Amino acid sequence: MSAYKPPAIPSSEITPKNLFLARRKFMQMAGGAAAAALLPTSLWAGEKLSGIVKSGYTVNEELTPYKDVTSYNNFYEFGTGKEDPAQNAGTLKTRPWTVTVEGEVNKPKVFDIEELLKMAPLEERVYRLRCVEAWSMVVPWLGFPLAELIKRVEPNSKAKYVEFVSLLDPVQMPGQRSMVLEWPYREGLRIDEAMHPLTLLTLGLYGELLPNQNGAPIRIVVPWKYGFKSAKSIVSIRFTEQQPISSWMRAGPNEYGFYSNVNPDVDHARWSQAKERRIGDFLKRKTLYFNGYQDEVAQLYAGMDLQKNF
Ligand SMILES: Nc1nc2c(c(=O)[nH]1)N[C@H]1C(S)=C(S)[C@@H](COP(=O)(O)O)O[C@H]1N2
Ligand SMILES: [Mo]
Repeated sequence: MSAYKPPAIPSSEITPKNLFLARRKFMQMAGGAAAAALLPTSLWAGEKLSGIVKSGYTVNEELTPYKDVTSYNNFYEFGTGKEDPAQNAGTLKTRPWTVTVEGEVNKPKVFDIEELLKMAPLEERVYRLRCVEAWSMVVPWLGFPLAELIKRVEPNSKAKYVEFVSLLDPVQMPGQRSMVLEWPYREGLRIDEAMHPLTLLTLGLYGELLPNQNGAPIRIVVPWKYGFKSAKSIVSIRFTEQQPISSWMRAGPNEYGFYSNVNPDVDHARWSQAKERRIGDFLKRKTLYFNGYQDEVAQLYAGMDLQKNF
């Protein structure tokens, strides 16, 4: 290990230790200069992160600690246990990485991850993440609206839905050697949901690039839907006329619908969705309609029967 002498900085600017160590590890792995060049922000502890804008789309709730956000995960490509992804996702190679954007668009394009990192100002948005398993977290994500990317490819009039496809590679992703889900992981949104300003193309959390277990190098976060809608490690975004069939719909059509809006009134086939446990809390709390984003998103579903379209 190289000797690192921390600069003299006011304590208010010191990054939490785990965050600092994670950054240092990244710098060592990627090679300092090269890594610094590809990042929009400075990575050294205590240096101000530049270029990250605080977003108004932020909930004012206590953050789930970094440790929990990065060690209690669902990422079945790396195992079905909550601690499996943190332990196993080291085999995921996140550089080089491209995202193919194709289908019903005028300008299909393969985007390099470096280009995506610079496409739009990175915003920090504190969102709730509500898993269908009735636990939740509050995470400071870094990203920009997916709409920014969508505008660049110009969807045509047949583009009614958007499908997200995660990486398929059983060598890097040992969980894909068992058929717990149909691989690659697939999810979908209606195009107006995908264009909604809350839908975040996400590249980081807690001021750093996404840890592998959280879906590096790029994922989406759709805060008013159950966590499984927020596909990780995306390699392809496809615009379609037909509603895509997600991996979870294939696994259990009566348990996982296309819409998957957080809805305390619609139980999962095997358990209630009325309450949730915030990671770190002992007592459960009431689950909010659309995970608390009702004012922003309810109009997307005006006139729809959300018991039927669950
Ligand atoms: N590719 C892929 N994306 C995925 C999953 C997965 O297994 N594979 N799990 C989903 C589920 S069920 C949840 S709750 C969230 C968890 O995100 P987090 O680990 O960053 O909290 O990721 C979602 N995205
Ligand atoms: Mo989930």
